[in-house]
Amino acid sequence: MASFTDLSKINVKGGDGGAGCMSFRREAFVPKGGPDGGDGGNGGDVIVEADPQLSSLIDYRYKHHFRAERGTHGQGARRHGKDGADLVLKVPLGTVIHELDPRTQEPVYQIADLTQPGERVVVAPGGIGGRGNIHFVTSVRRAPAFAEKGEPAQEHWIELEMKLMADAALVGMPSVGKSSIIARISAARPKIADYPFTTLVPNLGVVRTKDGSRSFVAADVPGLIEGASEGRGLGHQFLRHIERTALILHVVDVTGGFEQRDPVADYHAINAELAAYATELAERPQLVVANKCDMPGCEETVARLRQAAEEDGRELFCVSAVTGAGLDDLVERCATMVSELRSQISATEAPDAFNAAWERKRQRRDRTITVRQESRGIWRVSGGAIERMVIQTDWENPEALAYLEHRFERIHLEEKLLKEGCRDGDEVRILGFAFTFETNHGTDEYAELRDADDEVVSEFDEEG
Ligand SMILES: Nc1nc2c(ncn2[C@@H]2O[C@H](COP(=O)(O)OP(=O)(O)OP(=O)(O)O)[C@@H](O)[C@H]2O)c(=O)[nH]1
Ligand SMILES: [Mg+2]
Repeated sequence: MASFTDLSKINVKGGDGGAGCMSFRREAFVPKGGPDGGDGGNGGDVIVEADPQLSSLIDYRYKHHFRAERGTHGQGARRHGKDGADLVLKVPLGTVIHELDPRTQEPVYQIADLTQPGERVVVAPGGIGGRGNIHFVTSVRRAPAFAEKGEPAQEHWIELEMKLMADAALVGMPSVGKSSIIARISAARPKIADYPFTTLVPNLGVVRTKDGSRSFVAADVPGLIEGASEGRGLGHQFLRHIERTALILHVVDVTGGFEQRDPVADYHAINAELAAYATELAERPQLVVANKCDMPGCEETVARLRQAAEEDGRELFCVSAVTGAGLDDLVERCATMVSELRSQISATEAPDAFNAAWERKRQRRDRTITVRQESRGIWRVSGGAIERMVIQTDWENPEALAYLEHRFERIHLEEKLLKEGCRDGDEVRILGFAFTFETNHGTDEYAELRDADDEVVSEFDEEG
């Protein structure tokens, strides 16, 4: 059997922005016309989309790098470059996306939890196209001989994790009859056998009430044993799936099974494992399902189990997966609880808030500028947005450099450097570029660009 692939780490990068064009109109008998360089196209975004047709993350098992298309460069005669196409990565419903720390590959931030069909999140925005030289005209500079390069796209490592989307999970020791129950109450046809760990991956089934009016999704989960929360048995990776089911159906074998275990001790052992894995799991609504009640001589055990369940404030249902006894009542009660729990969840869940929150956090981090002394007289400036500004500049072109200087002023880079102790004549490094720090700047010949440049300026926080 193919192993259960439900976790993938992938690298995503948007398309780079195309370069703006530096060009001047050419007309017969006019030696040099006005600037007419078009803008570069924007790069495409990498988007993750929930597709109800998919049931695994197998597509991301062998391929790990995903790039959206780049924007093409602007051209003369005000022709803008073409935007790059977005790259849409389809994932199953119930996929949770985390941003990973690029060094440790540990999850640092939850980007989204895709629970609705067609729900999307941009995981790597494309770069913005560079502006053509028409944008840099001012009253003093009628023929700007520079354009902006395209913005390099952002790149991230993300983790895709598929979590089961079941309303109720059947949990319990191996061989207690979890798969037998789901087979009896739904159309699922899992393997059933009298040896432990028959079920290796969860089975999902849609369960309907007898009158057909209500339904919910149930999953049976591979058997848990003592130590499951520490990785014993198969249970650990499946405990993760239970995290998102609203209701736990705790199945106990009242016969004690072949090993003649004490069913009440089993009940406590499983609850201890759930609590050890996550305290919320122990507090999750739980129904206790006493299975195999068709077997003779289990009345006393059922009575003790009922008492243990009631002490924990839980209802107990006596059932038999073989005869079907008690299962209709259990299904009715589950349907009622699931619909109550669903209405509570939908009230607290706001999928869009995930995206907006990540976007804000990412932008804030991107705009943050750090200044660090590398050695005496040498300063390192870093930060996503400022580094992109530098990459977007043609360092061979003095006009482009003057414009970069203007952008630095707008984000108060000089003040930040002075505050850290940088002095005239020191070297300031950004990525692989370096310049000499000088505080005396003359007139701001690009002041008139400010209006055009406002969107760039407002990207930066005024940090004290
Ligand atoms: N007498 C009786 N036997 C049952 C009942 N339910 C299940 N069994 C038997 O118990 C054994 C285990 O059943 P499964 O449904 O495979 O148990 P499970 O909990 O899914 O087991 P794992 O997948 O290994 O964790 C099988 O031999 C079933 O026929 C029941 O209500 N009464
Ligand atoms: Mg099973």
